[in-house]
Amino acid sequence: VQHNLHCIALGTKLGARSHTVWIGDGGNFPGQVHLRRALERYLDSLREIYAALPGGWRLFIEHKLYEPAFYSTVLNDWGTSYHCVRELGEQAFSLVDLGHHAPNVNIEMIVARLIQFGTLGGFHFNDSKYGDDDLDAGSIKPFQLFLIFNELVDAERDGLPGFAPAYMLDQSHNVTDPLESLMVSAAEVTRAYVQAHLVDRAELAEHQERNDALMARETLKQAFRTDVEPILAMARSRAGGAIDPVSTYRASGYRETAARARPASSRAGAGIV
Ligand SMILES: [Mn+2]
Repeated sequence: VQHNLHCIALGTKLGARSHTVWIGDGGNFPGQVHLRRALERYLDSLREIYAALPGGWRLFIEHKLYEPAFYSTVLNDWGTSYHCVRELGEQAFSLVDLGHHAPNVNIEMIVARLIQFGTLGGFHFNDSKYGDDDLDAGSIKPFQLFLIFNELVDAERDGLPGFAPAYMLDQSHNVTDPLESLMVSAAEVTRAYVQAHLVDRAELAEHQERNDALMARETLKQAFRTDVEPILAMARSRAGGAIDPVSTYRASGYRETAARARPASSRAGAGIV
């Protein structure tokens, strides 16, 4: 609680408007943690943090299936997150980290549920094959990313009141240049957003009404298959950016220049290995 209050105080100085809590609290063995009491303690702590939230701020709570304990986690899924958000108040929202679910979970449906219930706060984008949550967005399951944005664009077009998700990349780059990964990930998120706008929603609704499963799916696939790279490149150019960010970044020599200016580190840490 004290750490979170300190973060809110620092955020106020920095002009922040939101605060995210992920808590790695859980048990490794059956019986280690009293499941109901643990959640009640979590809520008691969050209530103190929520009470310190400045007006206009949003509190995001981030669920995760496991880590660091593998048997149970106090805020383990979106249902628990929804309950906690409702307990806390109108400034609390659920945050969805794409990597924090069991393999094969239908994350786009979780997103749709949270939108429908008015508690979707935002995202931590990344990708995952099994239990990792640190890979570059869209690198493993680009269709899933598209389907998530399909739900977001659908909600945006419906003009749902209070619909204003916050977006963030939450990745850990161990085998790539972090800046290059961020560039590519940002492009992948944007690509999914643009492709989701290409979905013919009137046609999709007709297929859904007739329960034409094949054509409904193909309506989504048609948008997903469309190459929007020229649109993304032109948008980058118009915004004053590079048409091909990674090549431009590599040609600039920034990495080498920054490495020379950076103080030498004596200890090995996360980064390119
Ligand atoms: Mn996260």
